[in-house]
Amino acid sequence: MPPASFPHAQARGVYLITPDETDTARLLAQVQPLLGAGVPWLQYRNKLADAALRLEQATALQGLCEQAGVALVINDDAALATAVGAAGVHLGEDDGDIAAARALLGPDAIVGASCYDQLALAQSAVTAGASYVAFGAFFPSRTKANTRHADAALLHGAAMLGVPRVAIGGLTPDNAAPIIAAGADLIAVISGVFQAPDPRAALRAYLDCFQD
Ligand code: TZP
Ligand code: MG
Repeated sequence: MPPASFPHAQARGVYLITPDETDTARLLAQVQPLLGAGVPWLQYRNKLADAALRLEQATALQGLCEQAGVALVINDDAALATAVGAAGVHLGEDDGDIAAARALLGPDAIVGASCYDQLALAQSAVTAGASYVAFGAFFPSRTKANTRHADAALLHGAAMLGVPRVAIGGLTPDNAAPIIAAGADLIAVISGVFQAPDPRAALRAYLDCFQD
């Protein structure tokens, strides 16, 4: 578990994740207007990009995030996170070892773990050094088919882990409230923002879900 002084322990709100966009200028144009809206973390995720393009895009996003005070988290690749000076990495169960990523990135880095529908995975991830745990998919996702289905009760069960809980998968401003009420500290969103006719308005609608 990260130290008590860990800077990202209180993160709350919308965890924006990039869409699969291979045109870097277009990616930046989509992301940049959203970073000032109160998003604490941005995850760079691009399943279509090769290593060179991932380095180019992650480097550019790190520049935007630094200006906006947003923490950049790199999906799948701890080495890329180090290479661009990102705030952290997000790892699924086949993406490498949590403890190795923590050792590589240091005590203040964000190290997130996909835990799907399993509390046991979340427990072992936190023991290995994860600083947040992600569960999903809560709803059918337009971005990722064939996901496991997570139930809101998992979020409640994960409260005792003492790290932020991220919910992902098909979240919309209309279905997020019970997921937040069940204990999600952050809701991770791709299509609901990036495929919206007005992404900024869509993001505001998600952020409103966190108003008490
Ligand atoms: N893992 C589970 S669902 C998902 C990932 C990466 C995709 C989330 O995207 P969307 O468009 O917000 O459903
Ligand atoms: Mg992955």
